[in-house]
Amino acid sequence: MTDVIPAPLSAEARGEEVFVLDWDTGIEEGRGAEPAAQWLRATVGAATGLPLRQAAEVPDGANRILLRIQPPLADELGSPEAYRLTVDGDRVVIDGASAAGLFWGAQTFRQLLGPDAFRRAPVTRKPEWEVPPVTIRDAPRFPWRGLMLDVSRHFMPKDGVLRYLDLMAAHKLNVFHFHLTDDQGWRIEIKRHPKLTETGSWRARTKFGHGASPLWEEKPHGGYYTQDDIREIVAYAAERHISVVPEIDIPGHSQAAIAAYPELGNTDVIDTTSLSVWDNWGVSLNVLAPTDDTLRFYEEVFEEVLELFPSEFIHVGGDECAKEQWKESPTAQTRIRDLGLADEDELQSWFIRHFDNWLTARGRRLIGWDEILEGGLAPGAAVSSWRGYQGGITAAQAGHDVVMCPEQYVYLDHRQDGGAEEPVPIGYVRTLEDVYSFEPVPPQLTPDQARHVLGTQANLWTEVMEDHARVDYQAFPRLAAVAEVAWSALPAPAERDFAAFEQRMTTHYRRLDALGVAYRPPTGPLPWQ
Ligand code: TNX
Repeated sequence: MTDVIPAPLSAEARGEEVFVLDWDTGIEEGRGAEPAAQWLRATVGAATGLPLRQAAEVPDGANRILLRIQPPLADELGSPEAYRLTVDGDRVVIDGASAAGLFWGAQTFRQLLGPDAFRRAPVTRKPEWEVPPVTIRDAPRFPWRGLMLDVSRHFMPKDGVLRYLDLMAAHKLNVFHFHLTDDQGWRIEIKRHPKLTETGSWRARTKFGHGASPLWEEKPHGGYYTQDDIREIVAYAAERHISVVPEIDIPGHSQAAIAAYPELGNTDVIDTTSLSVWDNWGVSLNVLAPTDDTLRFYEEVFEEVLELFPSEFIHVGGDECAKEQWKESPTAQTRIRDLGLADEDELQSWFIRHFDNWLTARGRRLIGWDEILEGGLAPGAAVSSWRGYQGGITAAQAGHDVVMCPEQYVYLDHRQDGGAEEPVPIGYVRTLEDVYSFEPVPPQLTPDQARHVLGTQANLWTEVMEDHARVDYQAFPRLAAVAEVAWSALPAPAERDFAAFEQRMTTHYRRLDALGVAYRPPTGPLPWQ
């Protein structure tokens, strides 16, 4: 009965009288509810042009929006992020189990006001905004509802990142996995090792182009976030109840770092001083040398990272570490022998375990891509399961926490349709319906093991996304489906009503229009996309 996306737990019609938001409507906020009131004034206030004053300042008899924190709702609805929204003729009440729950309730309220409530300034002098009477009870299915954004392959300037945090919040997504380093670029300032950004944050030419044959563009590409930029991003996210999980990818996907500091590479195998930041896609063979000096260097990097990011989890990558150089490197082979390891997989595991211990000692938790299972999973580690479900299943069965993000469903760099006009050259097709049919908890897990599935996230790799219009195109509308999979209590895939979701999406496209999102239209790409 509502068009709210992601779908709430329940929505019941209530009474006859509609609530009318107008010039006199006041906001009354209980203790701890001030930020939600501020958010409503900044967004709904800007879109409607209405002042939304403190309730004490509005005329007697004016209607009002009541914002309250009601902790018992957490037990009642099963999550600290729960909220209840009731709309009557004379008042709207948003009760949140916590400040986060209240914020999600405020997001739902904005959706009920209609698509124009998503604009940044009023388009009409509309004096009255109607909201139909309703009771919505709502709580997320999973505590981890994420988006991973790769800012290494293509840098996204800070404003674009802040915009994505707003888009995440509008979809009740709460974990921003920030893929900050890779072969193709290092994007975070590290004071102790300035060349990481001086050298590592740009590349001389870049692969570009869409359709069947990507072109080389002889154009430098680059950029990075200063530590103050990062602080701003983290604070902006926190205001939206989003935690930022930084990823520093080790020991593979590290060519940008090696280009900046050649001693980090396998100097006994190749002349690493000749390396530059990688300008191709795919997986570079240039990986970190498994030496004590490399470990110290990255400890220094992580020290600065921990100061900037308060998140419980720190992502250390661990994916696609090419082992060729370690096989040839006398240093690596000596390490394997001295540590009594079986092979290069165990050497990678040794690397990851080192940082698992190091992070645990500092009160944080390590998370890595599912390759960190190879050669033995570090004791405290959590796993982002991307190569299908199996890594996640194995980890959850062994009692490790898991974020299920298999490429078969939630890789938003993959094309959205098989048609020739689809602008992205990546072969795999993941349609909106495919994404909507994703079930994060596989049937192999017992209920106890299933509790280790923290949730899911969309992964947005940006090899072929050189600007924010392209990122929008790949992200939307599929990110809305991921949000519904992560938040809503959907039935098993076979019973999911995709047609009903598409129907609700017709309203959601108008919200995205108002937000200025360059999504892929349901009829297929526009000629200029
Ligand atoms: C695999 S998923 C990668 C990324 C690529 C992506 C392209 C993962 C952990 N590694 O480095 O960008 O495929 O789809």
